[in-house]
Amino acid sequence: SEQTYLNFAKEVLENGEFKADRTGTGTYSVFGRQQRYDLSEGFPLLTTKRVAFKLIKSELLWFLKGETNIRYLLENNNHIWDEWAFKNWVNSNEYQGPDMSDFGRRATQDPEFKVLYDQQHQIFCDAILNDDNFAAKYGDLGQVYGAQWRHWEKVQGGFIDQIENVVNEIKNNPTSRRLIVSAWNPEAVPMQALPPCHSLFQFYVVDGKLSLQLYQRSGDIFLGVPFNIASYALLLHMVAAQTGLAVGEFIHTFGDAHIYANHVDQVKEQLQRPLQALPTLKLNPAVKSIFDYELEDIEIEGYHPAKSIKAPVAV
Ligand code: THF
Repeated sequence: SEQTYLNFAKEVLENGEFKADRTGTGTYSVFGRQQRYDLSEGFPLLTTKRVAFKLIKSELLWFLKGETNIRYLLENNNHIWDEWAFKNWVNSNEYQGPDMSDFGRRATQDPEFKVLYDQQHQIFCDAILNDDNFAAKYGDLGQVYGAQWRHWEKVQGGFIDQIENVVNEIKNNPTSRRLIVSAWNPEAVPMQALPPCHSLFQFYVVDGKLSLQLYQRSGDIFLGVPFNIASYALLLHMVAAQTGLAVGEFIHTFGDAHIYANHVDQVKEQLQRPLQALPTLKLNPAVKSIFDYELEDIEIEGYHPAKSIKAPVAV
């Protein structure tokens, strides 16, 4: 249940070691943790703050379509991946605007810079949406999730569709211990805007129930993890629906799990809030392939969260 997530956040606040990080923000961090969510108890979308399920849906459909260009996300008003593409543009020779180095940190610390950043970000998003060449050049995040899930490049040439394969294996060979999808491709890591945080997941079938365990190498507990939990719970529901199985557990295993130093107050506020009942997920039963889900086929019901809590995202 949601309490599992809250206990985890509390434990990291109390026991996390302060650790410098790539983004220069600083984190409280632990290494090696695991939480279990029984999906028959409800859909694990947090109620102690509003989590934008619309964004979780469009991000997951973006992965499942095998897309790696943020244009699809922007068309759906989803801006959670903008910073990583924006970085490509402002670091290029083509960029003529004001200096955007270290924009992530400066935008949260310097209000005058924030105005400039917001202007350039808007210009960037408009160009991604309206200019095909620009979108092809700067909207692509490289071989991120969509690419590894749907067209993993083979050494001998050709591609592997890991999602299609794993859905077929669950149907035909449910006792298999190899029901794995890997986003972690060491060869591709240097070609990715951000190497995959959710690196590998495995399915497990017993008693007509499907479970999924995710190994997440790095987790931003306040901003990213609530998205990750809901995203994999949604994927598990979709695969269960397509393989005729009931939903079992989502098991969330972490490498480096951390709370950014500039999220500590927000986490403390969230921990004070009372829990509400978890919502339920409704998938359109007429959809006959894991690849055919569209946004309107996925609905959340009975979601009554507390208000959202804003926090800066570390880039
Ligand atoms: N980088 C960092 N630092 N944290 C992450 O969680 C993260 N992700 C993805 C890639 N890099 C990451 C992107 N996922 C938000 C949520 C998920 C993200 C990125 C950002 C976010 O800002 N959420 C806010 C606002 C949402 C909104 O626009 O309404 C929130 O309040 O939830 C880990 O997968």
